[in-house]
Amino acid sequence: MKKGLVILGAGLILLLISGAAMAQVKNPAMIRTAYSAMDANGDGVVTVTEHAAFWQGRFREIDAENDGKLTAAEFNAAEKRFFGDMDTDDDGALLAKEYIAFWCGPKALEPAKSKAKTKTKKKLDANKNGKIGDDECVAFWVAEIYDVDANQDGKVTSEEYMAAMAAAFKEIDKDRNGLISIEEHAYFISKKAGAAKK
Ligand SMILES: [Ca+2]
Ligand SMILES: [Ca+2]
Ligand SMILES: [Ca+2]
Ligand SMILES: [Ca+2]
Repeated sequence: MKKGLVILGAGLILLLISGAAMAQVKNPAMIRTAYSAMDANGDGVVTVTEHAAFWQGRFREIDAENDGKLTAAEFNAAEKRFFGDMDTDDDGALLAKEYIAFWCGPKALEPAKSKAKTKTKKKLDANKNGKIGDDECVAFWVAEIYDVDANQDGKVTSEEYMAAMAAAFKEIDKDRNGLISIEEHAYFISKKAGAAKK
């Protein structure tokens, strides 16, 4: 009986490993973007509610110890995974089109070069209609990329990204106790969407 369980366990682990290996395969057509995960009901529109629910789910995944708080190590590990998922051509740098495809979906287009450089920070739901439109999403991420791309060469390297995420950790950790609580995270996400009341 015990032996059977061990074999079963080993089989399960193998299954998990092969599943993980398959998920690693980079195929732009098959990759599950944040956008497709966010649009929970698949109607092609990401609402502020779906956006918040997506991040609640990510928080639970990232919180490896499941204690409702994220350590810097948990946060950094998750951000490294996001970087890898966004870098669909695996060249170690993120271009605006990679960011936009990942966060805003395949229909969202990178704006023309002249419009791309903007320092103006916008909310995801800038017009506050409860929906994150493609144009709103693109405008938000273009401004975000401008911030993260420290040397302004149009490419976000892993170093630039992780440096920006270290700064983001400090921003999210409002009470500065070195941990991001569910509440701190939810507040940050709602502020980003434009739905914060406080
Ligand atoms: Ca939807
Ligand atoms: Ca890339
Ligand atoms: Ca750069
Ligand atoms: Ca905290």
